[in-house]
Amino acid sequence: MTEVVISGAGLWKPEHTISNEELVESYNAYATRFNEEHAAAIEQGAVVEKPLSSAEFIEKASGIRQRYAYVKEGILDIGRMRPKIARRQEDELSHQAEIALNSARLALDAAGKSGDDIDLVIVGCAYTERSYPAIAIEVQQRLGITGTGFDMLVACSAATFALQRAHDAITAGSARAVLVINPELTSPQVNYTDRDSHFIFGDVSTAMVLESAETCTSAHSYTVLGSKSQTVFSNNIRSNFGYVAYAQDVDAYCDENLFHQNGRSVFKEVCPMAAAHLKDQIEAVGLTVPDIKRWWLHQANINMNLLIVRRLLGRDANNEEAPIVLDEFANTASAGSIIAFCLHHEDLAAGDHGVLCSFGAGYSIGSLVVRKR
Ligand code: CO8
Repeated sequence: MTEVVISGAGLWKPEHTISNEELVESYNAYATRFNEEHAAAIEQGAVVEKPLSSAEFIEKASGIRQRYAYVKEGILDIGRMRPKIARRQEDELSHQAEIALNSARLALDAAGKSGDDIDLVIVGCAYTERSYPAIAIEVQQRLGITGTGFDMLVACSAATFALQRAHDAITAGSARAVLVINPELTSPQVNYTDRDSHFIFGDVSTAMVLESAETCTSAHSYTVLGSKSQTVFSNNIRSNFGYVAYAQDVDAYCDENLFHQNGRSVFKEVCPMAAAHLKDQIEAVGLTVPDIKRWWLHQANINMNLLIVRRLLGRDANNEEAPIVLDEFANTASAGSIIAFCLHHEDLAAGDHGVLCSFGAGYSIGSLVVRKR
């Protein structure tokens, strides 16, 4: 069977950051004003009082200290509470294609490849800013890539699921090399007026090049030993906004159409599922858990990552074994494990094994076991 390798990875981050303190100051000012304006209705029990947020809670409960924002303007404005993203004309590059291209070019450079070498572009992310034409096809055209491009949405597992599709396309012979891109523009779906979720997400874009080992010239490449994707339906994480909203006669941007979750239930249900998935997948490729030198895990919550690795190793992992990047980036949906890989892979020695793993809405869990060449 064709040996498939990850030969390049790219990470692009926006120039704007928002600290927990800035976010909480804005949310608390919004909540205080809301409570004052609705004091009578709150008193009567007709409206629920908005509780205050706390930067200390956010860091302790999640490990997040700050997040990147593609557009910061508007997010902290208590009269708006969402980013103010300029609408682009149809003949202009779309926002998501722009950030996708930023990371794609870095991944292509790292792999030593150009558009001529790529046969398939997959954009895998939690949301696309329009239904069609696919963001992947727009990126494909800008990079001069012939062949195919498509978008796939699997929330937090869109990147690992897309990498598995890329691997399968190369082994099947339908593509020589594949560009997988994760332009995670999450901020437009965050409900910045919701105390429980206003702190969770950040914007970023990541990309990877996969190709046959025969064509690989990269200084840092990783053989994909195996990959697995798994889904189990759950209502605990939902985002209901979609094209049918126009026909539903409800506010398309009401709270339940934005991201919301039962975070505690997600934590309890997903951690054991992810640990079991990882153990099975590592053993399926003939390895054991102690053989894994690096865990590039999904970055939703530091306590989840600590718990999952503790279940697997029977002890705590250090930051070299299971790097944490969510303190700087927050939850970036499917890009989290790819960011961890981008920032922490070059130091591995030939023969070292690592695992990329995502887990989140769906539920969905995806993993790839790799070996440094
Ligand atoms: N400030 C202060 N206090 C707070 C805050 C806050 N911001 N939020 C909650 N509290 C309070 C609660 O009210 C509660 O108080 P009490 O004990 O009096 O009831 C107390 O703190 C504890 O609350 P929780 O039990 O909710 O807190 P947790 O310790 O469970 O932490 C977390 C909350 C951080 C959300 C945690 O449960 C978690 O991270 N869970 C995992 C969630 C997860 O991984 N979800 C995946 C989401 S992403 C995904 O799958 C795909 C999404 C695609 C992208 C979306 C882009 C928009």
